Amino acid sequence: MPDRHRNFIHGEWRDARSGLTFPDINPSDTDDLIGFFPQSGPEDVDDAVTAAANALPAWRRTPAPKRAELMFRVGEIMTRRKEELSRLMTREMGKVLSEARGDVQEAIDTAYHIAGEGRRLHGITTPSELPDKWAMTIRQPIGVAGLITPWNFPIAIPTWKSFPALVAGCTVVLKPAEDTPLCATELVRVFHEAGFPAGTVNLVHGGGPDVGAPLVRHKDVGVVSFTGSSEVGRQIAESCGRALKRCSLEMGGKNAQIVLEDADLDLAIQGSLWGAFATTGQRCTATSRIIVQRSIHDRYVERLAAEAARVRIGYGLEDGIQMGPLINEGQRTTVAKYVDIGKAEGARLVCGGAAYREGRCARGFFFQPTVFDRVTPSMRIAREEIFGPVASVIAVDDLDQAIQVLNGTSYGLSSSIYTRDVAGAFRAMSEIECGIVYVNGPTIGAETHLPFGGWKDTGNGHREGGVSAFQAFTEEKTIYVDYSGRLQRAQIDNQPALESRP
Ligand code: UN1
Repeated sequence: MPDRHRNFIHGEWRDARSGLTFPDINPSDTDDLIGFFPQSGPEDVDDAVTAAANALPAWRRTPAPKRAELMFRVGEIMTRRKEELSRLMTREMGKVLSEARGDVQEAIDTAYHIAGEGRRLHGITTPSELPDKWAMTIRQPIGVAGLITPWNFPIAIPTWKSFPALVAGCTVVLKPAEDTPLCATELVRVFHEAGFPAGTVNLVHGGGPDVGAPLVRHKDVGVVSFTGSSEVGRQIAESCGRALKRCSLEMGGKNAQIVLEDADLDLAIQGSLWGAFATTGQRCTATSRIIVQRSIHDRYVERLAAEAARVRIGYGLEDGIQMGPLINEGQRTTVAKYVDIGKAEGARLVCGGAAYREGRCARGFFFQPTVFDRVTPSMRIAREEIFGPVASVIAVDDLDQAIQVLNGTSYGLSSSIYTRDVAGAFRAMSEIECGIVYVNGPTIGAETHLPFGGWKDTGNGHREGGVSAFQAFTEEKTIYVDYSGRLQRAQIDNQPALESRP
């Protein structure tokens, strides 16, 4: 009998008030029912936000280094449980085991980094223009943070949001993706074991309209952090905009890899394969366009197609498997639809392009690694996010044109250039309109202690990762301390500098 799981509110495991549940299935094998999770509604969101709001006064008064000590414990527990968490992630989400281990490691790295920041959380001190007066800034928690997270990094991304929020002194309500509720549940168990006080971390399962939207709108939620589609992000931004509520959005990408004729082509091919097909292309950072200099184009496409056709597809818990399934049938339909669009637009399908149903894979949502060639920048497959194992190759004459094509989409998350020319690499680093640029590395593989986020329609100016992560969850307070004992008026009691006095 599959397990029946619960929400986590005020330190207790609770069913949805409606009593309803939804199933969680293994995308590699739809006969494998993982469990049932509460199909919550606005009333459960209200309970969770109330618990978080009640826990807030004590938590924000807890010194940041003490809050951070609990986060160190989180890192230790996750290190201990890494293998078990990775395996359940592969079962629930489909990414191959080595990548699931990477996802959990990303969470561990985030835990230790953010825990360390608990002893920094720096503000600035700066001289006042007036004598006997100090000027400085501190960062303080905004309040209750509503976190809405996707299924593609089902442990890492919830940690990118919840760890800095908690160390900053916010309390959190997490609404994880419906496709990966077990990973979120296990993460919350880790918080619980680490000793986070009741109400500081709350978990509400369910859908976007039933749980996500009421969480965004709730008057006691002070900040929303969302990773997902640009379409939903826009709705969240509108709702938060009306309420003048902080929101941090991490949305789509149409990331490109530039390959110039002087590049190490073996390295570039490896980068294309890893960037386009790792996590079955279901990363915001996935390489979905490969912009290749015309002189090497034919050779490049031939090799890429040959290697792509060799990728071993299957259940990621089995040895030697390199690519797992798509997350659900809906995503597979979307990917297939884009293959049809590409063909109709006149692109040339050089490999893949269909569902993969060999043997036991017939029971999962598998899709072949797919490469399109003769893609032009105006085609939909070159502009719209597909979120699947589909790479579109675009031929260009030179670096200038490559950069122009790379910048020619509405998104701006990650990018990459392969070249041995230092000057060309620096030009690209300067002119690419993206939040992340890799030189001689693929578009995926961000490290947690550096800022992560995108320009243009990918985001709204916030960054996750690194110390930037705290900006989303804190307000800045400027403090002046005047110990002169007299009224000093800034700008008005304007003393000339010493040397210019008579
Ligand atoms: C995402 O795709 O949403 O850089 C996150 C990477 C990973 C994170 C991806 N470290 O590909």
